[in-house]
Amino acid sequence: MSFASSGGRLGRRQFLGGAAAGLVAGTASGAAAQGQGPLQGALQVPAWTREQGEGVASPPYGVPSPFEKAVGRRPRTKPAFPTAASTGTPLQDLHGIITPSGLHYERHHAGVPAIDPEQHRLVIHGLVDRPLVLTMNDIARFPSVSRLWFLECSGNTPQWTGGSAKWTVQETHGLISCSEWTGVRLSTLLDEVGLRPQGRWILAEGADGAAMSRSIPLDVALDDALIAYAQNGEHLRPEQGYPLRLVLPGIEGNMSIKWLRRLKVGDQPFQTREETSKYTDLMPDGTARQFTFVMEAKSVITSPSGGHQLRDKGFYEIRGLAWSGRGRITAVDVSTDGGATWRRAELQAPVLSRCLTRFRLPWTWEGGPALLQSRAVDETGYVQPVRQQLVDVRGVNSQYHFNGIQTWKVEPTGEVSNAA
Ligand SMILES: Nc1nc2c(c(=O)[nH]1)N[C@H]1C(S)=C(S)[C@@H](COP(=O)(O)O)O[C@H]1N2
Ligand SMILES: [Mo]
Repeated sequence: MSFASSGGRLGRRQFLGGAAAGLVAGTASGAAAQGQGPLQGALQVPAWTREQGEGVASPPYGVPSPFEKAVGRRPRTKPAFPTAASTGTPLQDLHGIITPSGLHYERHHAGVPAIDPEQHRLVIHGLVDRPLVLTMNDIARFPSVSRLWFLECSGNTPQWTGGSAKWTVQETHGLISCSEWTGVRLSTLLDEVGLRPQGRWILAEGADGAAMSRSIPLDVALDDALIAYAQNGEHLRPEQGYPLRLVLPGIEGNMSIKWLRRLKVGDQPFQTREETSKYTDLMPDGTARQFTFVMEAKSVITSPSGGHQLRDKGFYEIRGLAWSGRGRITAVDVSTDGGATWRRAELQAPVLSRCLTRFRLPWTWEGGPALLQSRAVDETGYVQPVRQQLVDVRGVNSQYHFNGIQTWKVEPTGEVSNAA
């Protein structure tokens, strides 16, 4: 530890025993038991250093430390139907910008199908010159690209009418994750089949029991869309669409059809269930906005956040994530007084388009009440709004696309809760 004994960021307590307590307890012949100080205690050779560790390749596919068991995906509510469910990413437990594949949020409308890649086919037909049936081997032969992109469900942050004070950031914002996706650009496959001039919209259909289907306008399809077969360096996880999925950067997650089996080119939208009765935004005047694709700029403080307990006054690093479906994040401002004053956070490089951006800001908690907020700005100049600004335009009938500023309330006791 590099801090001077009393002036350090962690305060005096850690240097007199706080930090060493865990180690002393973990040592068979604890120094404390022998009446030594915490420094001597921490310098005792622990049990695990006195013996050989586990051998290599056990198990062949590595798993997290058993001490990290508490870190996991969880549903916010009990689903009405077990296979039509979602689980959130534990944002409060993660660092940097990449979501480990096993913690990528999940949203399935009819569960996770078990697809044999040997038997899986992608059909491309409709208004094309040369309809194609592709095997996974065929798809793997096309020129490939990798992209770091976030994926966010438009139902993330269901706080149009406020949320529960008990919600953690996993519950308010967990339906977002960020991966490196690898696959073939959709435009590469469209070149292969030869798009007819009347072709304007593309139906994408999944092979799951929901046969999830959405219509994609041509400009979105040609804007770097990926037919992905890999995620974070390995094949897609079954939950993420193994063996093949669409990934549309910056666009509501619902459009990124998993277990992709069919692309049909048409001259107009196909008006599937998911774009008529669902995934539309009901406005105050009773009309509904349809095809609201882009995920607008948004941010959230992940630490400290709902459910956390600050134990000591003094130094904290406020950490969080920001993103925009329209490009790069250019700034994140952080307030600790509910928006009265703002300070600019540091953005972790590289800051990538339509990717998560990690921000950090040093903060000294004096022990009083605080309201922690973050506000993202993207390269179009768009500034993340407060809830009232959203409600003024869109009312509170909507379920989707809530990107308002999040507030975490810190009590003088150090308890942190959702104040949205
Ligand atoms: N075939 C199919 N694709 C699908 C879905 C689905 O249920 N079936 N869910 C959609 C929704 S609503 C979202 S938010 C994303 C979730 O992707 P993920 O589970 O990989 O996070 O996939 C989309 N693609
Ligand atoms: Mo979603």
